Amino acid sequence: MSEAYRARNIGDPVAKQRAATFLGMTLTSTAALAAATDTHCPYCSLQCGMRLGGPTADAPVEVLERPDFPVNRGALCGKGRSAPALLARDVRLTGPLLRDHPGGPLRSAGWPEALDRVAAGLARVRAEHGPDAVGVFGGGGLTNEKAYLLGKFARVVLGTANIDYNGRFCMSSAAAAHRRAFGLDRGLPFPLEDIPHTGCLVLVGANPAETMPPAVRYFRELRETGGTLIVVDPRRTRTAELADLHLQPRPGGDLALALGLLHLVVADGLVDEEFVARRTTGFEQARASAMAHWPDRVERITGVPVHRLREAARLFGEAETGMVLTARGPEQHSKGTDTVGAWIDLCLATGKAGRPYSGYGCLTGQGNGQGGREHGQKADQLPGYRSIEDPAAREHVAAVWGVDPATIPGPGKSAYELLDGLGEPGGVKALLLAGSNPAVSAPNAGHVTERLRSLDLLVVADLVLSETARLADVVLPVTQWAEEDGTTTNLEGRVILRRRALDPPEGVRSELWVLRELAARLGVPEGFPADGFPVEAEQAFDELRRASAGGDADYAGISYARIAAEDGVFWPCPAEDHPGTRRLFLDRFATPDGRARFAAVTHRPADEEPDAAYPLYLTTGRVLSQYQSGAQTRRVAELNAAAPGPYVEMHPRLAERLGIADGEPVAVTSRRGRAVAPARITDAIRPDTVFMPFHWAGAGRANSLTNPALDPVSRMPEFKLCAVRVEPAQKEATP
Ligand SMILES: Nc1nc2c(c(=O)[nH]1)N[C@H]1C(S)=C(S)[C@@H](COP(=O)(O)OP(=O)(O)OC[C@H]3O[C@@H](n4cnc5c(=O)[nH]c(N)nc54)[C@H](O)[C@@H]3O)O[C@H]1N2
Ligand SMILES: Nc1nc2c(c(=O)[nH]1)N[C@H]1C(S)=C(S)[C@@H](COP(=O)(O)OP(=O)(O)OC[C@H]3O[C@@H](n4cnc5c(=O)[nH]c(N)nc54)[C@H](O)[C@@H]3O)O[C@H]1N2
Ligand code: SF4
Ligand SMILES: [Mo]
Repeated sequence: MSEAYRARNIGDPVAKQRAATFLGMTLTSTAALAAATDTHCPYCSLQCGMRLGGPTADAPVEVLERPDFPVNRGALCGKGRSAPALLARDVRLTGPLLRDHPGGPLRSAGWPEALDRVAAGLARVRAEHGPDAVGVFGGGGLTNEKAYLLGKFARVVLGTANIDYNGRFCMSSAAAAHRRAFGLDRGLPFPLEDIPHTGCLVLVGANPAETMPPAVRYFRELRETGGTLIVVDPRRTRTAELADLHLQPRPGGDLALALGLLHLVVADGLVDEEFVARRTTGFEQARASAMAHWPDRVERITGVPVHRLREAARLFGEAETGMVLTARGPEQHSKGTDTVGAWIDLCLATGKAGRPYSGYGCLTGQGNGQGGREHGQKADQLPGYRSIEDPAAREHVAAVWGVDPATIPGPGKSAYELLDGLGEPGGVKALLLAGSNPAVSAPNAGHVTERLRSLDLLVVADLVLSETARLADVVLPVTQWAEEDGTTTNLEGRVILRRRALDPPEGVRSELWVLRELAARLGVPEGFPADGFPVEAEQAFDELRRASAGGDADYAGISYARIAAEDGVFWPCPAEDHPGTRRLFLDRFATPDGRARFAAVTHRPADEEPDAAYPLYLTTGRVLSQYQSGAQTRRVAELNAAAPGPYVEMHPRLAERLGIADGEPVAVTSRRGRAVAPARITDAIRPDTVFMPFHWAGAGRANSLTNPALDPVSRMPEFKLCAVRVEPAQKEATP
């Protein structure tokens, strides 16, 4: 790793390239083209700036460097670099597909036939079973414009309460904890550029070296300028290798760990009493709870030795400024909301929030993980991050939409609950799905696939024939990324603009056009404006601005022109002459009394802990060269070459005990299912834990195993922990 540091420090181009390759990045060519389009990557929440030129022999556009965009300054990971591969006709959908009868094959169809079929099917289910029997499932990769109009379509045209999205599987626990503590939920309360200026940064269950490689620069700069980096992960990841201190708890140990650190901070007199008194409420209860989590007890629960706990507490507690950033590691648990709450408590007690270069933040995940949750795809929310149960919010949004507030449905089911109930009495019977591939990515995916099959009508809008699209009755091919305009909101709360660089293939339509066509066929309420489903993204955005005005996520002052001129605009931005809000909470928190609220939580076990029958922890996550369910990246040759298939990561001691050799196929079994993949033996993981990436379908599908136990507040499933049995596949005990 030191080589990567040296490379950055000394600027040696060969070492620099080697370091970049290590992190999976490609430094793109600087050659700029006259007709180049400045835009952003289609994948993760960093939303790296890139320039599209071309075409080339292999793809209709070429990715070029866009060094002036501040977040990534030209650096891209291999996924962003290779994104044009998905524009090619041979990997993507180029026209609608229809299934004439259940179990029959998908055949090509024209748009009128496909749209008529969808509208007739949705209308029939609505007439027979009521509007809530029609469901919508969206995605955090959809642009703000798509997400906004999908939410509007569900509430106004379908009249259903049942719309939710894959972001429920992503940042929902952090979002819930954010709101509970600060009264507002934005991934990071500060721009990434602040990271190198903090004194001590704790990264909890985040592996940005694989999940956001260009962001690693900020952590590296932090250390170069004398700051301390602590990483908490059951695996010694590439990110952990960058750290001054790596704590390696058992999966699910983070809640106890944070409480243990708070205990030590209190015991060592490192509480910032002045800050606590002036800017927070509820400390006494949090202190009492932390006192019950003394170091020996925390060591027993987490497996982290007391001396390491002390070291971490001292480093963080004594630092002048500090940040805690969580990602999916501590969040994707049935106690995810409380866990994030405990880490926020640690920040509050030590005065590391609401001040420059300090605070708690969540690294959001999908390209529009932030914006996707703000504008109405979530079951309980209306645009502008408004509550669907708040009468004033309903009135405001109804006025923008031109409908009666009473016609807007109430909150619907959360993502897993919606999927779990598909086809059941009282459940959703017809589902419109856009921007997700739950047949691979949902917990307990075998069961979810069976539920998807039981639907009267499944409609999937996608770019490719994903595993979920294969189950559909109607597949609608929609435009992607370089073929359309649209905004996304990155992990910093920075609203950025993707620009159309080329025309889509003839049979492909924009999602906005599809929604308008379906609305026309299904009918809209009387008095509904004729332009209520605009097909121009900028027009949709202007309506979104009005719908969000006055809400938490206020976009009223943001325009396409401003975004282009300003490297993005941070929300809240209530007026065109407002500069946008790069840093939140410096004067007050967004709670009614302006004070942050301690969570006062206590440790509890996971829904399913290892036992005699299933003695090991399984945790799951990501690898550098695949993205999510793999629907996109498994279609890109160079990414497949780098990450060809699933595997089961395990410690050499465990492998020896089980008689498993490196590369040998192993069977992993949980109470819900079984998966088979080759062993990858490494001492970077705890001996009581195995790890599987979740990017693949078929026999190696990690989500055949995962536990859909939900967090009571966020409704997040327990992706990061379930109990399993592991054995060589050949010698597997027959059940
Ligand atoms: N290459 C790539 N990049 C991506 C994505 C992708 O699929 N591929 N997806 C994007 C999206 S949507 C997201 S949400 C982000 C996710 O980004 P990350 O959260 O960084 O990714 P994960 O690999 O899911 O989890 C991070 C780490 O959590 C650790 N972990 C597992 N269980 C626990 C636990 O109980 N406690 C702690 N402390 N750690 C634990 C894992 O070992 C893993 O190293 O990445 C985004 N970027
Ligand atoms: N075991 C385990 N499971 C997990 C996780 C984990 O850590 N472990 N992480 C969870 C997390 S954080 C997430 S975010 C989910 C993600 O999992 P998914 O929700 O399955 O996300 P993707 O694989 O990105 O699927 C997006 C789909 O939408 C398509 N698409 C892309 N852009 C558009 C568009 O503009 N319009 C339309 N209509 N379609 C589009 C893509 O081609 C792809 O088929 O997985 C969750 N599942
Ligand atoms: S880090 Fe994320 S946004 Fe940047 S190039 Fe890679 S996938 Fe794209
Ligand atoms: Mo995510």
